[in-house]
Amino acid sequence: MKGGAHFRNTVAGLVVAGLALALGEFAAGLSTRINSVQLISPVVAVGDLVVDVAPGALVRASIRILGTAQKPMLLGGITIVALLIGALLARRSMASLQKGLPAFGVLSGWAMARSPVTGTAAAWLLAFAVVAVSLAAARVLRTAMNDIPHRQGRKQDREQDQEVPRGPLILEDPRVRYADRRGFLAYAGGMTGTAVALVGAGRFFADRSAQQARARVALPSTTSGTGPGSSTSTVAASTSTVAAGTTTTFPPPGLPDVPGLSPWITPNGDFYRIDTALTVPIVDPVGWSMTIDGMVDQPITLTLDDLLAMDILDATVTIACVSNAVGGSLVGNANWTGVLLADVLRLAGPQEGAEQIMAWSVDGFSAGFPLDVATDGRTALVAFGMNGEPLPLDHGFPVRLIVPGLYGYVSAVKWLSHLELTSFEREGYWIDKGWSRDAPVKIASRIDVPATGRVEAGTVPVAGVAWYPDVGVAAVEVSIDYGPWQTCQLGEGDAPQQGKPVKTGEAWVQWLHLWEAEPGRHRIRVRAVGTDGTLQPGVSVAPAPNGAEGYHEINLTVA
Ligand SMILES: Nc1nc2c(c(=O)[nH]1)N[C@H]1C(S)=C(S)[C@@H](COP(=O)(O)O)O[C@H]1N2
Ligand SMILES: [Mo]
Repeated sequence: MKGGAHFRNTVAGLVVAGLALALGEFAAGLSTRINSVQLISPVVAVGDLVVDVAPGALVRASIRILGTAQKPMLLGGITIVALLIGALLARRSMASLQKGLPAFGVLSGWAMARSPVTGTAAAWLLAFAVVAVSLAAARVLRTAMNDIPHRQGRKQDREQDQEVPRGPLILEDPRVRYADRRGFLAYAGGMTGTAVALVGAGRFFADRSAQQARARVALPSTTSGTGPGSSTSTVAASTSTVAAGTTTTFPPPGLPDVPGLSPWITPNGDFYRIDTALTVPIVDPVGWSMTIDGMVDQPITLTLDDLLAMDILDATVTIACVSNAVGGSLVGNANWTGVLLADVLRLAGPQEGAEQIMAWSVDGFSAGFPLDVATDGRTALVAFGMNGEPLPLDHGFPVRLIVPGLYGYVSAVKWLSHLELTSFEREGYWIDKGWSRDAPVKIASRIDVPATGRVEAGTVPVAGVAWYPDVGVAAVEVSIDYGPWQTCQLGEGDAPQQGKPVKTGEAWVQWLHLWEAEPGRHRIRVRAVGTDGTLQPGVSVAPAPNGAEGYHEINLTVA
């Protein structure tokens, strides 16, 4: 092959592979518009496959190194590899590319069929369609590039293709009309444009579906107080300067405005997101339902309307990720709306011997936690609202679990679809990947400000948040330069909001220490004390297998 032909083959490979991938993205986006069909794209399906076959340690390391960029990097990597394979095959010959496409179809069909989201038939149908279209595209490009008359190739072509009439080549082969350099580039350009448009259309459909799905849920006002055991008589928050019941602001007043301090309520847009979903499931709330089965008297299925007809309550609960490092941001506090998990379970009637609740999401994620947490007094919720809105898609729309005091990976299942009562033998998604089965959230505290390493001498606010759900934080202390631990002022985390009480201890508290800073280098450390007397441990412990420990500390220079 000549240099130009090499180049054109490479381009053809890229274009055909890109078109195949784009078609998959388009179909996945379009499927969100169709009630009974849910597709994930080949790229996402292969991404799930990679995550599943990769050793747990590798996955954890990649998350640690790449953080939330891990997902886009994985999907981008798969896209690039697919394009490269297309280019390399086509560079060898267009026939190699054409032979490779069915193999791609089989791999992606199988990968898509593995997904709990995509039905097997739909997966194979999409794979077949992708192969058919990309084969057709390859054929068009191959024809268009047979321009510079290549006697031998042309002859072979004619021998294979009976439909091409014999006779003067240039005049009678209709494909030859396009057989020039410009023709090839026009096709390649057109296909590239089509691919870009397909991806764009897919994204557009998915975005629209997501918006419409959320608009379909109207949160009713809450019908009861908050949490089991609370009543309106417990509204008064001792430290509040605002009379209970007269609070009209939302969120409630925290500490006096300290720039850089995390707001008591984490806005939805700032709330950390952690999950295994390479694309966010878009669940139609109208078609959604959850099943409660396993060791129950009466397996039941509940729709969103069923949940909305139950006793609804608000609870401000801090959730945290077990991977959160000391001082890290994988923790947030929101006002969740939902129904008590205990109420939902009661409808099915847990049987004697049931020990664990296994919760499943529509995309196959699972988490297991003790049945006791539904009834031990904490506000374990089947939640559909977050800070006054339907759950955002990223945070589990339409329905998720929120269990105060347990790390997310064993409890906070998003895109919930199924609760199964089991013995402790069953294990959730992360348990055989190096994380503990029991995962209570550890007591922790974080310094938010000063956020910079340099401050002016004088009164310097040192502030942050501390959490110990569902036990509660009794005190927060800071130590400057290894000096004595000094008690901080706490925010009104337990103040009433909209006239309703907040169950003490499930939410984080803001803390503030006004430090008279003198010039020099300084080290500030923070620790929390639980309402049960637990003192936050100071010895550093890594997040795996059951949560980080140690004091958050910052070094800074006072000028
Ligand atoms: N379906 C599903 N739910 C999930 C997860 C997941 O991977 N898939 N991750 C869990 C983990 S590890 C955490 S820390 C919380 C995070 O919830 P957030 O993204 O709303 O902050 O969700 C939990 N729920
Ligand atoms: Mo997590």
